Amino acid sequence: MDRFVVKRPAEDPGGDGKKPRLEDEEEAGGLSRPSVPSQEIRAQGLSLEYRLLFSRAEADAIYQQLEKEVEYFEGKGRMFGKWHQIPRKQVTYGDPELTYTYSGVTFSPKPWIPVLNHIRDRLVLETGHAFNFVVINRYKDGEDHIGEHRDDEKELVPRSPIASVTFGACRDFVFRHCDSRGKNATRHIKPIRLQLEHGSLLMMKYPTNVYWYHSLPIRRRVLAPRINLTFRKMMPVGNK
Ligand SMILES: O=C(O)CCC(=O)C(=O)O
Repeated sequence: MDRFVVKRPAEDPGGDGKKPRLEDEEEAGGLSRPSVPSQEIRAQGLSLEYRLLFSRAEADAIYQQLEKEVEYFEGKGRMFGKWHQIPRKQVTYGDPELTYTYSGVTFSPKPWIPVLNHIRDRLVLETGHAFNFVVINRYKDGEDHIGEHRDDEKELVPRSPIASVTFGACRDFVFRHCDSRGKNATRHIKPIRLQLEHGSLLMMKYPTNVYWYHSLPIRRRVLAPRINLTFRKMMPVGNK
């Protein structure tokens, strides 16, 4: 199995004292640098950066706050022209003039709350990017999931990165190249599998979302909840 396993760096107070590790590195194409806390992951048309953003103690506190303060939308989404219960809870927060269309539904964001401002401020400090919108997905356990998709909504600022911050259960996260999907695959490019840890940041940089689909598959052995926040740069309605 080609799988990245990234451990908490030694200097992180929440870590286990081991350096980041990559399992089956060769099979995955040797795409990362396992001995440094921040990992660059590259493949054809894919550019990712993974690191631990918050210490264990900070991540625990933020997780509790998110559980208390985030209010999710009704769990329905539109797929193939019909309304379905989506297998997770979802909500968007952001600047008031923005909207976001996903699976045929246009969402207006809720106004920012302090815990989200806190994460957003840390992202500005650490990445230099000012995000104006966030999509939050809550997975109650390993049954909850998100199917393969690209974040290529028309409202996104062209070529802007997406910052994916995770709290709670560690889950597998899979990238699949657009030419290597399903029965009509024209090329055999190996999928890239990451494990996104509590307090981690995955930067998805241009052109990743042009060529690669991502998903959070079902993992029945996972019993704990997970909250993921994808911070984005969106264009105000008038500029679309
Ligand atoms: O839960 C995740 O890690 C990913 C969420 C996601 O793919 C999205 O918000 O588009």
